[in-house]
Amino acid sequence: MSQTLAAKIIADHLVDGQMLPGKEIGLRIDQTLTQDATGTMTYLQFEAIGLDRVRTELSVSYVDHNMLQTDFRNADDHRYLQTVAARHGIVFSRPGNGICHQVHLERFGAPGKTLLGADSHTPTSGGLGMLAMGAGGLDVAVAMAGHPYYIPMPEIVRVYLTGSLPAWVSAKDIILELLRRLSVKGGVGRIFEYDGPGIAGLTVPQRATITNMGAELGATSSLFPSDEQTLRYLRAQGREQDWRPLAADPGAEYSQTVEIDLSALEPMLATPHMPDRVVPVSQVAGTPVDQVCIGSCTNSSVMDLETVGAMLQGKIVAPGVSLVVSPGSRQALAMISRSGALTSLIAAGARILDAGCGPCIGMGQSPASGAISLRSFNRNFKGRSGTADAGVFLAGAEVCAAAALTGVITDPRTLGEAPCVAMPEQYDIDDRMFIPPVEDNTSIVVVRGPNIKPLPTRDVLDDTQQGEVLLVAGDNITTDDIMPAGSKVLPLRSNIPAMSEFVFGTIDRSFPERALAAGGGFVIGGENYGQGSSREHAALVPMYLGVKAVIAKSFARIHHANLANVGILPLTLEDPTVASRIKHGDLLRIAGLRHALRSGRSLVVENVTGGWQFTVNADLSARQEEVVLAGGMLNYIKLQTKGGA
Ligand code: MIC
Ligand code: SF4
Repeated sequence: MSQTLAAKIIADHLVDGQMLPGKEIGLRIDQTLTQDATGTMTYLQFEAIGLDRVRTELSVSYVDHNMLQTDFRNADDHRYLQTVAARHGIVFSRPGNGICHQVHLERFGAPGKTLLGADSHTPTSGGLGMLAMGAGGLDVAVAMAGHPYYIPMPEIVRVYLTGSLPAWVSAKDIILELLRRLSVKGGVGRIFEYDGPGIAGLTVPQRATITNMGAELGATSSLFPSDEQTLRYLRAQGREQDWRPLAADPGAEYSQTVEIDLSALEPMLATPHMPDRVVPVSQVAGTPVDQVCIGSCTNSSVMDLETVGAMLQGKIVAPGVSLVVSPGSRQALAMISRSGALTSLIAAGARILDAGCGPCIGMGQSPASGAISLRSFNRNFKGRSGTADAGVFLAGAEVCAAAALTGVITDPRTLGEAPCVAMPEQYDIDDRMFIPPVEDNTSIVVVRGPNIKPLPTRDVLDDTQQGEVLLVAGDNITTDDIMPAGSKVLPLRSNIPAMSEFVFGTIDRSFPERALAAGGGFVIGGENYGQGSSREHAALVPMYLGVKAVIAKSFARIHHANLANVGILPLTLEDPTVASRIKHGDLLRIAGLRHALRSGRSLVVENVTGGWQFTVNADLSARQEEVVLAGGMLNYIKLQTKGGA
């Protein structure tokens, strides 16, 4: 039977289940990655599993998010990460080496392999024909221990590209066009497989911009075939041996086909505060801009930075604009330094940050009050920049550089001829900022600073769950809404009690205090609850505060799994219209939990205050039901190891 490319990689790695859309499958994971913001928790969980060494082909620990080091805490975390990596056979990528996704694409991603990363933009490596997925840290810890990674078998969507990109139109515009058409929930439960005559002209760095931002569609993954372009890139990275040709079979069947004519695209941008609020740049041209940020795992490759360097050469940034550039990797920074593009950027007035996530995760460079910030990034959720009333627009590097020069949103097509930047035929290869695992790891001592607090856990779930409604939230609640990031909160990622003071900070500051006083309770959400980042802290911290269940109209995939992994019931309303009848403070009760879950029945929730009932579904696999009933994945694994359940 003709197979899609995604189905081939899945079939190659299938260890459990059947490949029927929506049914749970277990996949063998070849490679894992973590970053420092999710990594400390992931490795604490890996340590709790109790293995000496990771059981993957390759596991890499990156440091790219918490780089401000305003006090000892981030630095302590880096030391913990470095020592725990050495102790357990993990490659350590030192701070300064770059953003996990960019660096992984450059140095490790390989066609046909599976990659699981504790970060939602892990599908970036799908640009190389790899099945790369984001997950919560606990799922990554479990995969490092050699266990399969479980997901519902996704539907596979074909994105058929024809034509070629006109001048000044970039890869970012392709994914923005998809977001415009399909929205931030258009990819839930799906893999996007790119295909068609239009892909031949797209280099791997351009493809990676597209697969990276498939995360904003809510997709499980996005991938390109492995073809001549893939070979060119791997060869230029000195990794030709990792190449193998891979593509879908002719006549493979997809659940849907989306066609995009590249020749008909124009420069686009996403307006505040969602990545799917996409309009043509020409529609908002002339809007004054206060800040321009170029970088992030979406648009910080050598090609992006060379393009910006060429556009800025001999010019100066507009007086009202602060331009910040954060290179994606040490390789990219070294190469633009050698080519002279870095000098052009500095001379034009750009402020250069170290190779890392930086402003993308609100680690510095917060815009002024009410400011407009145009960024080559992938997320523009309200408040994520660190300034609650700033308006963040998202666009490709060309559109960003154009605004940096003119001071207003500018269609780059009005600037004359586009710079012609080719992908390097040879990248600078210098892997000395990776620390490889050592053979004899027994004497390595893992160093834990005072900010690393023990993992919170939950007891086996009671058969009756009762509590008050602590919060009623709307549609598309992001994990940034649930557990904000930024320079105040990120240093606390290994200290759940301290972090808990910030839960739902952008929606309702009184949440943590009320949750503790009430002894926990329920959260009510709308559609696509928990979209955005993979951060399991958005589940762990509510669990610490006693949240028993989140009842929503629908969930984002990674967050749904994270909730179950920490022992919070993710429950979907059978009739979404009842959401409006559930009020803040209502007392809810669910009885007979075990029996209902195990017999595959819907759960009945009694609204004790209102005197009425409604039905919810757990939408969990049999394995996940046991995980949640056990009070979370760590308890479940321990119970399994003891042979009980
Ligand atoms: C993000 O872009 O939101 C992050 C920060 O990279 C997160 C991970 C995290 O919260 O640590 C992600 O995308 O998963
Ligand atoms: Fe880092 Fe931003 Fe990419 Fe997340 S989206 S990994 S914060 S650069």
